[in-house]
Amino acid sequence: MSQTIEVRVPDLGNFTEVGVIDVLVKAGDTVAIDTPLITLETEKATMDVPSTAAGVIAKVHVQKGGKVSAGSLVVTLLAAKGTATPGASPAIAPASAGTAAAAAAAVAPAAVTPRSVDVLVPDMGNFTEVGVIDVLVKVGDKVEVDTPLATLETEKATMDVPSTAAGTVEAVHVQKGGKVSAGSRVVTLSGVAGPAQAAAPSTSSVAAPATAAAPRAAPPAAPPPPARAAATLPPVNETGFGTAHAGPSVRKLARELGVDLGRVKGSGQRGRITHEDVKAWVKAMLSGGLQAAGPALPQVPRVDFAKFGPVEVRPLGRIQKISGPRLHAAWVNVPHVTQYDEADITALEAERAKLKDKAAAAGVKITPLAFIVRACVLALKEYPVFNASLDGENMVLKKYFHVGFAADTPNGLLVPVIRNADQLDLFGIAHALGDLSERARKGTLKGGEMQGGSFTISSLGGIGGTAFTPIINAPEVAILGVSRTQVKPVWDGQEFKARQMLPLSLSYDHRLIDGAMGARFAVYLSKVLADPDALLAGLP
Ligand code: CAO
Repeated sequence: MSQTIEVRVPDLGNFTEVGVIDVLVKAGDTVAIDTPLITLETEKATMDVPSTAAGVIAKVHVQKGGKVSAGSLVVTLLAAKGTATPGASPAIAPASAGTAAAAAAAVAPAAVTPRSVDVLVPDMGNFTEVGVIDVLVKVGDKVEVDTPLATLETEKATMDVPSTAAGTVEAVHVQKGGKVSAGSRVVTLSGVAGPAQAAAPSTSSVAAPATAAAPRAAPPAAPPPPARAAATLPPVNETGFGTAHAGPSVRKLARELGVDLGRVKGSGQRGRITHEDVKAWVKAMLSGGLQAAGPALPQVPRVDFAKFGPVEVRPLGRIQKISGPRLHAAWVNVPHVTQYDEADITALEAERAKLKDKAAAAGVKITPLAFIVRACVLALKEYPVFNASLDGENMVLKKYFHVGFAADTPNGLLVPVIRNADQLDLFGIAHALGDLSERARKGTLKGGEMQGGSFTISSLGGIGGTAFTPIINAPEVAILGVSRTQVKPVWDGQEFKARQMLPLSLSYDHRLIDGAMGARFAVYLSKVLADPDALLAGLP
């Protein structure tokens, strides 16, 4: 028959009512000796409570967010025969005296010298030559009792060494990447008012037993409770706050700032999250840079395509590198709706043909796009919300009509802007289209010529296609996609007639524009394009 084993919280030194930040097992789980069961966090350290026996968890007695003290019941488990820790009582597994407490980065006594105090690394149980993964103060810093001075990391836990006195850092004796053992000097403080907290009674620089360590009545019954090794943590962004790889002071900072550590990417060794990482994350969030803060979206899996056949890897071009994130931002931030319509441009095409020689004499080429730009300006005047932007809880209505157009260039997609398109006649627009697209292709556009657009047109009419979904050039709120004109039979009430139909694909931001408005804009635009007189206005 299986033996019932109770696993309890080991001696935590001076700590009581310690927070449970994670429960790592559930009833029915099979655990081995040393399998971490729960994670505790004191002000000074984060540590796991390991199982003292192998078996199957019958019941978990603690919950995340709860508090425990030494001796609190963690789990009851049905031990596999003969697997209980040697020396463990059948009913109550002995707490490993002073071990979790050692990980709790006990407050080391300081050796007092006249007017200055050395703060030493406290007793760390069985650990020696522990890595310094962060030095949190520099010479000249003012510190209080308990200000974290350095972060240490054993294989099992990350812990801060707190100051034992208030004063000014006169010298820092440790460096990032170095190793320390109990008794190593961390800093020398000057201007210390009185004897340091729990100061050693002599000027000896050797640390006396750590004040927060358990009074060791008996030698530990088992090796120090292994905190979960940082190296075995899952990648940072897949973890929650409790399991994020970060020291106590970083956790404290994160909690104060309301940062979910599970979303912060650590830049330290093995992905450890530093103070700077937390601050950088907050800055990125404040400036709206979700991407800098780490992707909140599920990731597309990376595939080693070479496993399936020959491949060639080419770096992205400069323009792709710039436009890609902007397109992505627009796609994920703006709820797009695309309204499709067709404009009968038979009359427009007839007028365009008539204008051909006149346009050539004026040194311009008139394509359907010039008419479309003019028509869009009229539609924008009729429906100003399409010429607006969202700004928090406000809508910014632009009184200017700067129309951008997507230009396909050898280097990638560019969007030059025709400024004050409402003030140009058809030839003026045709000239702007020709000039800007030629310079876009040559790569000689100035930065300012691609800024300030209030509405964009993407014309694929010269290439083909029947419809597509253009991505809004945010923070604009609408974009018109144009596909290739097709001659179609259209019923006029009495007979089918061959008409030249221009496909329109209008994407709009549904936060600002509702479906009815989207359809009205498209219908209006079609009407203007079908009756081109207004578009010819101003021509000689
Ligand atoms: N239907 C039928 N023919 C059309 C047409 C349409 N809707 N639009 C243009 N055409 C014709 C033009 O009349 C021209 O014909 P001719 O050579 O016989 O005179 C031909 O197609 C080529 O036109 P164009 O592309 O040189 O000129 P444009 O004014 O239509 O467009 C520009 C200019 C810069 C917008 C275009 O060259 C371009 O780069 N388009 C691609 C835009 C793009 O990439 N959009 C996708 C962005 S999202 O990835």
